[in-house]
Amino acid sequence: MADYQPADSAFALDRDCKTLARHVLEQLHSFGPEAQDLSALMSRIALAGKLVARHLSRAGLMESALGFTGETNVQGEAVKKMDIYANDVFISVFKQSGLVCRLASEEMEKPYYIPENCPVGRYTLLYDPIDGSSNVDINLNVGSIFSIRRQQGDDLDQTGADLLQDGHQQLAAGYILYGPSTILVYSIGKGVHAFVLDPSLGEFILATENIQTPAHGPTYSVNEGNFWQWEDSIRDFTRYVHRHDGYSARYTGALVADFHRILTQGGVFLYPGTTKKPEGKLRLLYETAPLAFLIEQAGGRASTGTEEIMSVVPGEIHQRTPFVVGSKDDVALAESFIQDHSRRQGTLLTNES
Ligand code: AHM
Ligand code: MG
Repeated sequence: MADYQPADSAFALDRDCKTLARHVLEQLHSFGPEAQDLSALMSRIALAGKLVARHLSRAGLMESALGFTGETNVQGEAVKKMDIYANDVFISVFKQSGLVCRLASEEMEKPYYIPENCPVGRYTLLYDPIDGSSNVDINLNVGSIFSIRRQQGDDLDQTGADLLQDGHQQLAAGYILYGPSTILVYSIGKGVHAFVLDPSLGEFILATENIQTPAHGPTYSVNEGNFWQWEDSIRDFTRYVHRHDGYSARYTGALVADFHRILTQGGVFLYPGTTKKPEGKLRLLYETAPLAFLIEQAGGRASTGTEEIMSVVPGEIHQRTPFVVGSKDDVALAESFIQDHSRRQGTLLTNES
């Protein structure tokens, strides 16, 4: 009997089988223990994304899915029911996984331990369960951001002190964007890849491999409602883009959605310090560092304005940082305003003393 030859349709079939778990193994060219771990971690994150996407898609029809809980989180922000649901989803999917000993998120003051995993699970998941939660009640885009680090030491006092290291310690990072379709974008340090949730299969299927951010793009994305709370440098930067052809403003109120536009089409997103929040609003460990990891993998840059985001060492788990991210030329342009301003201030102070 002749050897079996797959039909022409096998190409399409093969594409439909490019799931996240398989993609991780292909990227690492290995079935070794670390490759298996990363593959299993990504499968669990995908499950969390599917659960959150399902909840969001029916939220308007369910009791107690929308609105506030009445509590405030560790950062003093009003907590939404969806924030808590999604936070608990990520905890649940890692129970009995033997992978993740510890999770740290925007919604929890201290890291959360899953003790049964700890003898073998040496990974920590850092995450923002619902990013852009002000969009939830009006059915607009939101996202989840995640980052994976290897736990160092036993963290006996359970403070997560070993997490206070720079972004280069991340093994993997990504986000799930809940939009017209649900998209999962991830990197394990080998390019940035996007998967679309096929609802008929219930699987994330590879859609775009090796996303590259153009060196320059047309979008600037910043909350100009904060104009009078910014330093002069940021005001000057926005005046510059107003006066030059070719820039359009886009701002959704959900970092993941704004970042996805910039990652794929180029441009720059900024959340600078304000008079009320000198370090800006966004948190390093589970918002800006994971997105910095992705944009660098795509050929772009992420900066505080004066320092690479990936080099920032936090002093505490929920530390905030100013954020300028996107195409390398556009980030450099924004930085030039910030750095000129700092230099001028330095010169003024020297002359005054
Ligand atoms: P959240 O994670 O609590 O939703 O806060 C982060 C969000 C980002 O998604 C978004 O870029 C930013 O806050 C919007 O803030 P502002 O309304 O101040 O522009
Ligand atoms: Mg957020």
